[in-house]
Amino acid sequence: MKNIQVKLSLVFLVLFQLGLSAQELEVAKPAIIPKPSEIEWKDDFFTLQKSTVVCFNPGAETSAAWLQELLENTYTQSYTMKGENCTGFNILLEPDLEQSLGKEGYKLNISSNIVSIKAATEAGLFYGIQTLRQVFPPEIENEKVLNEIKLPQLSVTDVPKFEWRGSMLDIARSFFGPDYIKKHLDRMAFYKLNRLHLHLTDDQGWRIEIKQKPKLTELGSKGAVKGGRSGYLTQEQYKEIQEYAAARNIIIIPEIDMPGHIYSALMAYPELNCEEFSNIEPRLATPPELFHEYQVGWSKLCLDKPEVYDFVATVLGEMAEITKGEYLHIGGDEIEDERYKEFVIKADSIVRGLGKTTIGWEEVTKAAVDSTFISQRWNNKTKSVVNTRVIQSLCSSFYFDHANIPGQEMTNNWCQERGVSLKDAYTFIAKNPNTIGVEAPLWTEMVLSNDAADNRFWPRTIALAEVGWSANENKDYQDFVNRLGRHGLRLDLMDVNYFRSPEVNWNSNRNKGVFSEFMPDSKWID
Ligand code: TNX
Repeated sequence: MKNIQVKLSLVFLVLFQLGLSAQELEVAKPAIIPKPSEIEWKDDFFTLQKSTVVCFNPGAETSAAWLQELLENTYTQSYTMKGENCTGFNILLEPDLEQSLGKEGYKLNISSNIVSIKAATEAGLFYGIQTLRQVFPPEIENEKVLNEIKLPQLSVTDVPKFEWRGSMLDIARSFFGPDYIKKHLDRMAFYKLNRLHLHLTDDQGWRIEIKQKPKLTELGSKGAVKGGRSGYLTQEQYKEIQEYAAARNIIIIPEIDMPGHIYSALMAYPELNCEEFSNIEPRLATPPELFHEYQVGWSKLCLDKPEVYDFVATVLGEMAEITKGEYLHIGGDEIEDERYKEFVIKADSIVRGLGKTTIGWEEVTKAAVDSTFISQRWNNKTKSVVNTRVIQSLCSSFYFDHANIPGQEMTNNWCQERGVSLKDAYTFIAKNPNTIGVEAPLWTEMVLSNDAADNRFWPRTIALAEVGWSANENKDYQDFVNRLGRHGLRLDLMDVNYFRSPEVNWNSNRNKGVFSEFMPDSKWID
């Protein structure tokens, strides 16, 4: 009691000094990222009771369980129950809403005694819950909050701008295993990203088990870029990651980079190569050794050999078998070969024959690929002979192996000397009408630890998330930076080793959580 009195008198002292009365005390509204399409704040609260129900209708069981998991980190005892419009929390799957909300949109309403989330799909409900999570105190991210929780009353209607909101992790140059990948998936889901592209193979390492080609991992997975980790995912691990992702509305996009960037396969199966290795790269001895350097564009499958296509069909066949999502990425970047276009067309038809949609880096559009193809633009230099759907990964906006600020150690700068700032990522605008979304790659030649990966991904991936989700007219860099600063504490509690971008006023002091400032007469402000 004494403690409370001391605290209150301190608050009044501060108010006095600021020239405010208790009635005028204003509390910052929770910062929601990505910014919702429509949000209306009301001047009142919902108070979380000591005991509450989570009601759901048929089809919404999984979402009710997600919400219950969130509530477990508060003082409330929650019970799930079939039914509609209960006092407490309501999770409602309403397929008819697809016309207005699409497959991923949702409505979130917080009134005096009901918090309701409605959507046409479980994906939409999941996103409604992520928004609600951002309205709760940040402390719920790692501990049980015992202080009274009051949520601002509000009404949100939210629909994403793009269907493709992706992150890419290169686990070939330096290996990142299931634990880090799952952590990354959790964080992506929180910011409503829905595609994780895994760059599984490159010169330095082959990272996915292919049962019919065991040497790919027996030999090819042993290497890594100098200082990086080696290893590979078994098919079981890959499938488990995929389930984990699917539960969070994320599709895994596997990339087998071909016909270049392929040395780890060539050293395992030298018959896929045209020449003696020592002829193409003097540092490579015979029998071949692992490659730990940075150079790109020097290794390739021998496209004159028909057996190369057997290899491609075997590898893609197994990948199609273990992949739930609709996509297989065939790479296709940074290689010169007379038979390149022929290769791309054949690989595309193999993928389509397996019932999947092909994705490739932008160079593939030099070939007359099928109209279903998706190309990924990274330097915007390719003259395309076909119109395809496009994923925007422009290096000057989204190459997160580049420096956060000029001169940052262990970063690239070949695309843009100053690096890729938070603002560079945030201000990207897609001009191509065929754009289906955005994706930010993290190449890992110079990213050798989990902490370094966090530092390159975050917070730029949060900017990317807003580019992918929020309508252009709803975006404003300064407003984003203000909201981002208010996510500092939450990111700390989520254990994200984010780069402290100097332009952001990070609220990352545990004791300064916005909600601990709450007073009964408070008003929410922007
Ligand atoms: C280009 S862009 C690459 C990668 C490198 C990256 C380094 C593209 C499709 N390929 O192989 O890792 O630059 O920034």
